[in-house]
Amino acid sequence: MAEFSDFRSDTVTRPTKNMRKAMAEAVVGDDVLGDDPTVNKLESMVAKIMGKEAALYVPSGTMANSITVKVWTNELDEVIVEAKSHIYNMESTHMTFIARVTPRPIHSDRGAMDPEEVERNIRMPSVYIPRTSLICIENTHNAWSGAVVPIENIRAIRKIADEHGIRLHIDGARIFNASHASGIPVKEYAALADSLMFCLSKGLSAPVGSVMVGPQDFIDYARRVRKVLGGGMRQVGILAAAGIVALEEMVDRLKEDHERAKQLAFAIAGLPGIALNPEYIQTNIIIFDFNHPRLSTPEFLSKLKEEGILALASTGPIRFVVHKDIGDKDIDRAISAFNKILA
Ligand code: TLP
Repeated sequence: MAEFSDFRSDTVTRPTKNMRKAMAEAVVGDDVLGDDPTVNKLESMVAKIMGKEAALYVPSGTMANSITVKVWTNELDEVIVEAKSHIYNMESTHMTFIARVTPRPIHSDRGAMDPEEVERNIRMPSVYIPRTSLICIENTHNAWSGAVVPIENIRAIRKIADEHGIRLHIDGARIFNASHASGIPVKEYAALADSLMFCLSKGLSAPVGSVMVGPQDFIDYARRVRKVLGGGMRQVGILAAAGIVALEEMVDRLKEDHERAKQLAFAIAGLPGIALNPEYIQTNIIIFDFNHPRLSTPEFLSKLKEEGILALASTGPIRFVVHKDIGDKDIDRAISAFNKILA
């Protein structure tokens, strides 16, 4: 077992052996000139999987979301976002800094915004008021403990977006997790959105990269914005090769992560100080409030670390993320550590 069982994020995964082999052998070219066959293969593969016209490989999820907001909006516009979403809480500065638009956060039921509330927040422009031009949905929803946003909810919001001529973007950083948990193909989620992005470098274990999909003219403009933001990479087929392996070999095993996350959640839910309803755990993220009579959150995290367990608490609640580098032994180790410290 590794020195640490690292539950901080599914971004900590290392590339698999097959990924490293594919990277070593990748046929490459200058991707800024459109000449990298491996990147081209990844992009056409993703466009097909998602049922969209075109795809673009970008360095990160944040860049995918930044480009998307920039392409779908104009200055003085407003974007409806879910209040606990990544695009709002961790990235909203790109809205003001790059796209020069303002976010309008809306509360939700575990990531699902009330369609009527969304509609009430659509604003007609006036001399004082920005125009709403984009709605963003996050699926799975990271800060809502990896919750799957129900497809009927997305459908209802799509209908409202259509009625008002507004674009809909899905931050699907973990859309394959949503698909596995719900049994709904990723294509069906993508069909409801004008654009969608997902990350190859989270539960799918690729070292770098996200892919955005949408109509051809959206992707053509996105490619120009990517270059302006410094995201034009050259022989990047070396990295895209790992992304292809991720799609071919890693998607189907996300269910193992989900099962292990549920096992961990049920085992720790009743322990003193932990406020967690394990029934809510649908995918690979476990988030719980910690309120213990003797231990503060930093003290608890440092005791876990002494037991070889790493977790994060960047926004208050503690987060455990299960991924392919977490095996049954790591789950057992975590459960023993929780019991030793808290029981
Ligand atoms: N999430 C990271 C951290 O930034 C919190 C993580 O460890 O979970 N959308 C969603 C829903 C995300 O969870 C993330 C990253 C992003 C976008 C941004 O992706 P990157 O990190 O590739 O820029």
